[in-house]
Amino acid sequence: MAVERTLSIIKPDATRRNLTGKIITKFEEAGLKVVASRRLRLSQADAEAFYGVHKERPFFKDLVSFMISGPVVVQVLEGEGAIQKNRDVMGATNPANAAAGTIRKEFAESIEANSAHGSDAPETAANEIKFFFRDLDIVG
Ligand code: IDP
Ligand code: MG
Repeated sequence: MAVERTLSIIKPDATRRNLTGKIITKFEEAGLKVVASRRLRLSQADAEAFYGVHKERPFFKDLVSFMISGPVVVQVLEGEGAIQKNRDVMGATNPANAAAGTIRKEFAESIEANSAHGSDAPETAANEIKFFFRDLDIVG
């Protein structure tokens, strides 16, 4: 399994409840390393662009409103099979279906306010990392 990089976002429901450290600990305990990190507030245009793939979905407007409702922490995670590993640590989109011990099972408030985002494939990971970070900002 190759060393990969993936994009993680700690979402506004989690920053609001001061859960940043607890979520990062889950990544680190799974062997993922934080190689870039920034706390920021997304603009509406940023959130619409980032989630552009979902623009036809019924939940798109609410999702954008939620994602701009407070600060987020965007991070690049690095490790063996990091893309799938991050998805495994996050758990299913709907916390009701998420496995025990996952971020979404332990922390998510709802299917929308589900505490974390993770890239879903190598191409999206590369594009999502570029959306937030320059190469110089990433130190492995
Ligand atoms: P993922 O984050 O697990 O990859 P996606 O299907 O890519 O899930 O959806 C992106 C985000 O949109 C989810 O993390 C969640 O915040 C929100 N979302 C997905 N499905 C629903 C829904 O049915 N209702 C409300 N929000 C949703
Ligand atoms: Mg997704």
